[in-house]
Amino acid sequence: MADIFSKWLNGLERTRKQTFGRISSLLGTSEINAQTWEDLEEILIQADMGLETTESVIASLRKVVDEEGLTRAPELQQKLREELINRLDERPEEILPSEHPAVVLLIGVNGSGKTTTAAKLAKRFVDQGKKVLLAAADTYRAAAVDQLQVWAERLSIPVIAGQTGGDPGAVAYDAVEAAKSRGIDLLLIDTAGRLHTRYNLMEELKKVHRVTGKAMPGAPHGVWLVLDATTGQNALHQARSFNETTKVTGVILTKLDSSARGGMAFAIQKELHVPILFAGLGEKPEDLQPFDRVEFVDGILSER
Ligand SMILES: Nc1nc2c(ncn2[C@@H]2O[C@H](COP(=O)(O)OP(=O)(O)O)[C@@H](O)[C@H]2O)c(=O)[nH]1
Ligand SMILES: [Mg+2]
Repeated sequence: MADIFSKWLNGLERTRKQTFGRISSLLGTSEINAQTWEDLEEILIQADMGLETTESVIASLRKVVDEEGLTRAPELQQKLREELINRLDERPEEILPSEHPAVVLLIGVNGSGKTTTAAKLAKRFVDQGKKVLLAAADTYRAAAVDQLQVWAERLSIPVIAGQTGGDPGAVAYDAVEAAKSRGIDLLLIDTAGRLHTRYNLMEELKKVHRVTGKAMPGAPHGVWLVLDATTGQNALHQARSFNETTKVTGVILTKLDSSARGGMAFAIQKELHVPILFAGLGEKPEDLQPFDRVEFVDGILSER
């Protein structure tokens, strides 16, 4: 669909113009030589792909070029496109866990976009005919609960919220119970992103995770890590520590539209080995799009 394609193209403009776009001029005409490899490597690193991922991409490309006896840079560009697409998991056909209710925790640091993403996801699935319930388990900041409630009201989606300063575990427990008794298809639990210390935050998350499983064995069925694409390699460190705390099952990359660092997607993928489920390409609800690895790679490499 033309409008979806332009959404990706527009959303990825910064990453394309500031980094990856330079690849097409590099590989537009010349023969492949030592300088080509050096320049390509430099661009990929500047694109926030990370040293390790960049080196591994370059190594596989060198192998392909060698094996197929390629000499022209435009041929290398085609191989790069394939390599980048293959490095990203294909989004699963069915994004939602099959359980009823499907219980999904949204985790990530403060400001990464969890609360707005919860609302956007809720809207998307309601529009698809699902019964959705939101839970505000970020009880530390009154504003966080208010923010989710405002969104929920605007979208006419029910929300379970506790008292400010209350127990996030209790909110999660009540929300799962409510989801079961109300015949909810999807329960999205918004969690805190900042506590006094990172240790506290991680312990709190473990607790919410555990309590959710007490209310419904097997829950949560999804743990979706929300990462701000403007933070580049920092997101990689976040991904690591969250994944050690609660096994992440999917990633949501927000603010790609404000970022020149879209290359971080490849580093995140390499680190976590789970699919990127959604991409934030703007602030509007419809700007949260199911991740599409081909649209993504073409969006960052396109010459337009
Ligand atoms: N441009 C842009 N802004 C976003 C996107 N996703 C979230 N935001 C903004 O990021 C800010 C923080 O979001 P919020 O949901 O409150 O983050 P939280 O602290 O993780 O709950 C808000 O101003 C959002 O509008 C996106 O994909 N693109
Ligand atoms: Mg929030």
